[in-house]
Amino acid sequence: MARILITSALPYINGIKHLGNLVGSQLPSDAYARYMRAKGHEVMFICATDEHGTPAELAAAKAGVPVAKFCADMHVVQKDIAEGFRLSFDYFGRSSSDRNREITQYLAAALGREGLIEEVSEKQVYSHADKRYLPDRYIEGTCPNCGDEKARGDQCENCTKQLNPTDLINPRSAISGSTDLEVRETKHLYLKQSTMRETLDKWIDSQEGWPILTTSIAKKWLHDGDGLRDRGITRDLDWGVPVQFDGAPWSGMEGKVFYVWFDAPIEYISATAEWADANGAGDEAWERWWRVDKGADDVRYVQFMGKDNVPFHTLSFPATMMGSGEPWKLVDFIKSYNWLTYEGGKFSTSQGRGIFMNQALEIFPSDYWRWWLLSNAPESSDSNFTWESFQGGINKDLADVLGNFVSRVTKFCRGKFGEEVPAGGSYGAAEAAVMAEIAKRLKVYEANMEAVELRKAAADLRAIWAAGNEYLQAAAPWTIYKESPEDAAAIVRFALNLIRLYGVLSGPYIPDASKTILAAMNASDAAWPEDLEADLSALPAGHAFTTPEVMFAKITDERRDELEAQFAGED
Ligand code: B3M
Ligand code: ZN
Repeated sequence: MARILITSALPYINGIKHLGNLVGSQLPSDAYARYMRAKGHEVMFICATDEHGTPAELAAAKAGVPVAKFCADMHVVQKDIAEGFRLSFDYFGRSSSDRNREITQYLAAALGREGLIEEVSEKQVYSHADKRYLPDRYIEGTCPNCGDEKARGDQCENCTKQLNPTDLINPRSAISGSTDLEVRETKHLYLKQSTMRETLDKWIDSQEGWPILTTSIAKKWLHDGDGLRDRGITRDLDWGVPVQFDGAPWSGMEGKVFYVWFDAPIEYISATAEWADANGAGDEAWERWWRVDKGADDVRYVQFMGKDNVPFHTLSFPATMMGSGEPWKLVDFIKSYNWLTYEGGKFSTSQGRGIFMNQALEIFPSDYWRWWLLSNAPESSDSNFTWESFQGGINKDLADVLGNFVSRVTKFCRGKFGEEVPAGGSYGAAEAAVMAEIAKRLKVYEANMEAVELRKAAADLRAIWAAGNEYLQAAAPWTIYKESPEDAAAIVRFALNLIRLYGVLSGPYIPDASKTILAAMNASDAAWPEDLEADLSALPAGHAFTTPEVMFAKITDERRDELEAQFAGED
């Protein structure tokens, strides 16, 4: 039994996430965690809301509530939605927790001791009307390059030119529109991560089997130009972890907070500590996952994230961990995802284009979304959500293949033999052939799961379902029954055992259906198969079962058209 630490990138607090966000971190990490648990490993699966920074403050201001309350409320909203999607976090924490404040300040102190923190004086734009410093992208003005009037202080989206706020003509606050701005000198703390380039480079080179997407992004930032510049880890904001070092102030830093990307990944650790606290366990309970000197040396740590988050996880966060000079557990495998597009375009929060997590759950059961998203995960390239593809995936894979198999077998058995596994006959060549086929597929399924190739593994699972359907079609117990009820009984017995097996194997992808199937088969404690042959005789003659209701209602063409129109957005 191995010990596996799994973290999903932390959803930002400012609003409800769309399906593209879901499939890029939370959902695949959940399937992986469920698989590893089913295989009997000890799993710690962590996620949290990422709560600090300007976007949170602005979202709260827009909602007209204090930012702390806004975050507390939105955390509950996100937590409920996560439960709706059956995301099986061991703990869903908050980056604004006391634990994260404590551990962030602790790590900052360690970095300071190692000489990796320096003071830098920089120029920042202060808005008198907003009574705050404005981050670059909250300053708008006319682009000096193309004349577009909505250029931002970091970049002009129209001509893509990278800008500094002081480049803008007629700059104004993007928050209030005020032009009463002033450039002020302000002091910040920088993490001298450039001194760690070689260490990081070696570390990345020493990793085996990382996805190309992950390594290529890491390497690009490491070597191209200014990727590994020293980076400001403090901000002039109210909302965040106060800049202190293990409780001691740093002179000149009063009233400032750590940059959200400094404390957010630390929350992976802190959320594990929150989990320990919530369970009344001591520090050793979380330290055995995170401290190599306290038992984490045998942990395998796997992270999940969208590709835009890769630089922070391959460079900045490891720089924090290694730079601390302490034996923190480093990530072993970083799984990153491309984008999910919506009907060929971008998901857009502002234009209401695409599907958000709360809406999705109102329309269809979570298994539908989980199945389509995971079986189409943007693993090797971007994927495109279309209602047609969604309808096809659900109707074909779930309804026609898995659902149909379960319902035909259980209904036929109920009609001819009653609701218990029938006795009589024995397995023959046909059953042996299916077993061999499934054994082969199962190996590939498991290998893909181990390699975190969830889209491929979904195809393997589908093939395992299909093998049962084909067997049933060919064996045709409904025909055989007239001549030989005994032989029909053996077929049905085998098929019922296949259903039980499908219940187990489907758990990582469609946990609700898996539960329903296992409950119907009266086999809720069924474990992952170790010996397929024994497993396919696990339900003996006389074992009672119940016939489940329609498991996957099909999506009609009218319904599909309706949804297509409903989610098209405003344009
Ligand atoms: N909150 C993801 C995002 O909102 C960011 C991830 C943090 S992971 C430590 O883009
Ligand atoms: Zn421009």
